[in-house]
Amino acid sequence: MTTKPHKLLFISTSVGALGTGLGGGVELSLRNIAQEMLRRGHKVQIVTPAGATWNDLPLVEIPGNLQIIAQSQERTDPIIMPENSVLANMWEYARQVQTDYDLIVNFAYDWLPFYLTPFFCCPVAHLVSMGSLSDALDKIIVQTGKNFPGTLAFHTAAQAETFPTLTQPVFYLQSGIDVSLYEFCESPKRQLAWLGRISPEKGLEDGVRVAEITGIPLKIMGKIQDASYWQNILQEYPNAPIEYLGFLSQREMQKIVRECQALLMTHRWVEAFGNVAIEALACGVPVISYRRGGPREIIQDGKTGFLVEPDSVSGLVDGVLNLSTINRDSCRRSVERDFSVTALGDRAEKWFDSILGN
Ligand code: HBI
Repeated sequence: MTTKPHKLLFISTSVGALGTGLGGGVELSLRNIAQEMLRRGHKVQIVTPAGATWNDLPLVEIPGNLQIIAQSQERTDPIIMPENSVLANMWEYARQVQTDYDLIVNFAYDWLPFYLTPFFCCPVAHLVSMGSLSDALDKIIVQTGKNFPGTLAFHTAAQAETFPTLTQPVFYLQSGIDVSLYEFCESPKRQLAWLGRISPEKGLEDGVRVAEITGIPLKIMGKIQDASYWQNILQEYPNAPIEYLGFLSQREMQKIVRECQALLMTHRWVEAFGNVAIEALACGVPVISYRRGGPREIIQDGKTGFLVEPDSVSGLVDGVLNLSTINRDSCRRSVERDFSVTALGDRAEKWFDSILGN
């Protein structure tokens, strides 16, 4: 650890209790940064919507109604706050305890935490978890970055570029995982993997089409966030060799993924990072992804997978047919080098230290 211990209050995403999978990649980011800060001797308290399943980290569970997921709304939609909003309740809690902390870190992609920043006497840092989605949010994010320089962090430059008028400095945290939790597999079965929230912006139908065209079974894992979208895929591709395995724990998920020839990433939107990519690579599994957003800064084209023309299913199929040229060892080594929890912890600690001036 480089500095005196900090007292950190992490405020979770507002769309699901931690561990339910509704929070998507930000759950893993929050967990790994918290664990790494604790390991380095900092104090961490995590505020989450009630119903969290984690039992190995210090949690404060707050009741209330979840936010609508931002990616299901239109750019020009007004900011919506439900009655008895869990987001408002979490930030009321933060207001009450703020004098016990050196820094509050916001993980929610919502208007309120950014708007409240100047109302707090404790500094507030924001990990922006997605690319630009809403005019109202863009404005408050850019304004917060301007009024509080250095308090915004993104996962990647590709994600930050979707907010055109950002003022510097901004931090790029990328992401990181505990590589020891992912077991390397040298010789996979004849199957492909698809991981993530089952929601239109993730483009699962393209992965299903790859399975149909190549005849290689596709193992699908993740939370069904949009049930009608999932039903449409099943009706549209009744004969595709696919199997839905549910939302698995990190341990169960990597047992399946490690035995796959590749992970397909078929996202329609600018994926801020793509935690699923480093989870697969850690098992030695190459990633075949659209050249869009975060995966562009994770995958080394031709070395740890393939970066494909966005929305080109035939490009994905070509990647599958060229997998024999990828060395699965180099996939794992790329995560050990760039995306370990230690590397993430170094980036997060540097960000916190820069805000706290030490
Ligand atoms: N939507 N309104 C809202 N707030 C969030 O915190 C949020 C979200 N959608 C998705 C999301 N967080 C997480 O899945 C991120 O990891 C992307």
